[in-house]
Amino acid sequence: MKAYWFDNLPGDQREPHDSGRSVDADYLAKLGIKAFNYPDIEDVNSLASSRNYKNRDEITISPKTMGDVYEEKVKNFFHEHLHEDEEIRYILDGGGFFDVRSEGDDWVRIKLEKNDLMIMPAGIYHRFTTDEQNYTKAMRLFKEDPKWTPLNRGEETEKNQYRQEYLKSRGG
Ligand code: KMT
Ligand code: NI
Repeated sequence: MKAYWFDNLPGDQREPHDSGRSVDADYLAKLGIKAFNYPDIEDVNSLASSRNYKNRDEITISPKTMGDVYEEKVKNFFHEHLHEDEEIRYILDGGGFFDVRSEGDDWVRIKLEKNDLMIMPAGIYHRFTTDEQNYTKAMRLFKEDPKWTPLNRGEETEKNQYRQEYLKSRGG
């Protein structure tokens, strides 16, 4: 895992967009984000059971597995959204970028590679993209039934209860 300020320059979303200014784990923690590197799946299993995560699935995001809809999927994942639950992702192979909004509403880019696990709190605005390898194999962890509802940023999400609670918990 590596985190840095997104450069906001034009170019394909899958390019690194690294401004050269890094972001440390303390700052990520302030945003409510935790990241781990777990080469041993048993560590993932323990984390899942300690947080009451009962279900999981695997997704492979690549032109090979998705065919013609790959480019469209990649664009969709990149729409800024939030969830009403925390989001846990574990990278099984390949890599990708999660961009998360900072306190000042700038983008922090988090580069995830194989064996990286990230926990994002409910209510944080974020987006995802594959990188230039065009290959992300990830495990998605769910507490109950596999559900993944992205709420795209807009007037509604600003008022959303989970958004409000997120802001409160961050002291803002
Ligand atoms: C999300 O919430 O944007 C995703 O789950 C992206 C796909 S999983 C790497
Ligand atoms: Ni999401």
